[in-house]
Amino acid sequence: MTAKPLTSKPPTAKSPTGEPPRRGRFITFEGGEGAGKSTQARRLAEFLESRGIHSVLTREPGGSPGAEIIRHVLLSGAAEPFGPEAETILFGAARRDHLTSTILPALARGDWVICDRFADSTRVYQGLAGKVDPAFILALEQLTVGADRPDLTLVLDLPPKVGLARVASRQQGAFDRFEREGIAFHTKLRQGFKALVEAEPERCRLVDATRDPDTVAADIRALVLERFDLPARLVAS
Ligand code: Z5A
Repeated sequence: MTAKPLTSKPPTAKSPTGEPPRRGRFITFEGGEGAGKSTQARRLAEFLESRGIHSVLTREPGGSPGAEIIRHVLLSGAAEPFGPEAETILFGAARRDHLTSTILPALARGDWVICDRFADSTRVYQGLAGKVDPAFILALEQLTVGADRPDLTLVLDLPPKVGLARVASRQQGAFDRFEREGIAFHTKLRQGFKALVEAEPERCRLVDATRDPDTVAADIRALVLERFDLPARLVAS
């Protein structure tokens, strides 16, 4: 599908991986368990498609064949015995493969990329809540992501108990490596994501995820409109 011309100027930063400058937009969803990231990422991608903006919907860990293998290793808990630094490196390795195989080629084509979790999850899950040294996390992020950061990050916020209850009511099988963590861990995650929005207000927006899915989706469309200066006719529902 061909993207309609947009009014905003494309970013010009050259990727350290040698990829051409990106022409598409890179939007990430972040937040705790059950916040509605997958639901809202899918809805935004469908909405953009319906307005003629081709988008690639993807996720982390995963999003490329190699990174999906690492996802299985991480979420099964198989890497946990090697310690939090080793898990962090695996998240970084998966991200690098995802970026070079999926995200950067899509952006170079002019597609928009909508990604369910990205590097902020490593900062918050492994860094703040997992106690890996922030300097280690940032050095790894520099190596694996560099300048290829999201243009907009939507942080879906809700009390951990509400999110975990949503996940529990959906769950068919066993909880994964991170869902098994206690409420104190999930409370730290919420604080970490809020702190991220305060620290990077240009890139990040906080979204109240306690509301019904339609209201949250409308809010997100408005934020995308504002951030990228899209013509209102494109975003009106
Ligand atoms: N992780 C990490 O530690 N470090 C990293 O760098 C990265 C990830 C990238 C990936 O798990 C795990 O990896 C994750 C962090 C860690 N921790 N865990 N577990 P995942 O990809 O399997 O799951 P997730 O990212 O945590 O997403 P989730 O638990 O599936 O939740 P969600 O995507 O935010 O929510 P959802 O699937 O859209 O909705 C959950 C349920 O709530 C579902 O039944 C919906 O129908 C319902 N829902 C959604 N929105 C609403 C509203 N507004 N009201 C009511 N009900 C709703």
